[in-house]
Amino acid sequence: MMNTDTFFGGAPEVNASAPGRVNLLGEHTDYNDGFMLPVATPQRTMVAMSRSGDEHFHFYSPTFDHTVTFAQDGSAPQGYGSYIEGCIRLVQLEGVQVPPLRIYVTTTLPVGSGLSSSAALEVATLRALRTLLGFELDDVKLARIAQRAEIEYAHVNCGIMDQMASSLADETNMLFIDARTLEHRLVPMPPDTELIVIDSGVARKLAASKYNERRAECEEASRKLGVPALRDVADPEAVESLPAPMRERARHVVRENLRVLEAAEGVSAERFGELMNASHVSLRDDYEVSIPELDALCEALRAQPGVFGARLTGAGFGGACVALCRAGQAEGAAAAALAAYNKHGRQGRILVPVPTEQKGQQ
Ligand code: NG1
Repeated sequence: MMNTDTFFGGAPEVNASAPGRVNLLGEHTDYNDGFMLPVATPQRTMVAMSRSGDEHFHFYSPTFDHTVTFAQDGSAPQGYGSYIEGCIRLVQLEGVQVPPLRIYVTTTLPVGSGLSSSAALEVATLRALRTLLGFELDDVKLARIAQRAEIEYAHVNCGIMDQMASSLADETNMLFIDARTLEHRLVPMPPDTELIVIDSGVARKLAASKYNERRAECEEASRKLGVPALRDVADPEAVESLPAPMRERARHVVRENLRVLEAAEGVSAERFGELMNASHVSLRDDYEVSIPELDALCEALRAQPGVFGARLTGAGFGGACVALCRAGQAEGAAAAALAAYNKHGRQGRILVPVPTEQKGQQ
């Protein structure tokens, strides 16, 4: 394992970082031009960067203990290097001269749990490039470039939520995002609450193919309804005339948008919890992206005193659940929910509140 001193032969020229995200409400709405309410995670990805002084790009990540080296006009192999290369190439397309670089990446984000470690890597890389090379790039444009890097270089056909959240959200407010206009504003969390996030321990194996299938079904639904995107359906009853499964997919998206709009106006913790529970039911029954483990984990969370509501977060098919909890009770509720969930031989783990033994790493 290489440290930064060995990798850079001294201190790096710049350091940057970016958080992951937990989406509290508004799932599978971003690619339907809709609304969402994520917050930033306490866990972050750190990118250290210097000019390499030779003809090659050199990336290193102790997480994978893996070095990626490629010539100035070459390309990185698939893996964490392709996200970084994507950011570099897209910045070049903006007209910025990028010299060969040495880049060292560390993260406290769990990879593959649905906290958007990829968006954090893209946003941290772009922040480091912006500081090192001194070009103008506002935080919304930065999120757009990060999303393009994910689509064109990591070949994940994602919406804009993760990159907007990583670029603009903070840990104590929710970030309301309109995926069509990219209008965004910070909205306070319901008073006297804190979050719990527990990873189900189930890797999101089917996520990519099912994700694309859902996107296609939503496009089909909006075509049939004669609207540019499901965001444009104001009356939830309008979807009921669609054939299955477009009806169910559209029902989820249209009602999920209404939940986000209500929550963004500022609601009590109790109401926010109800909206989260309704979101989970809709993702499970209408959007069909839950799995028994995520349902069981949400049940275990809801059974704890102080928990207002719980839902799966992210694309589904595995990954994590998020719960809203009365302030001061999250640690106890998370531990009790995890114990109940893991009783059946499952491998869940608490991500938020950050377990004490990991706090020093943040
Ligand atoms: P995650 O959970 O990070 O895979 C995915 C998409 C988002 C959004 C959510 C569902 C990626 C990288 N991101 O999130 O844009 O559509 O699903 O709300 O695929």
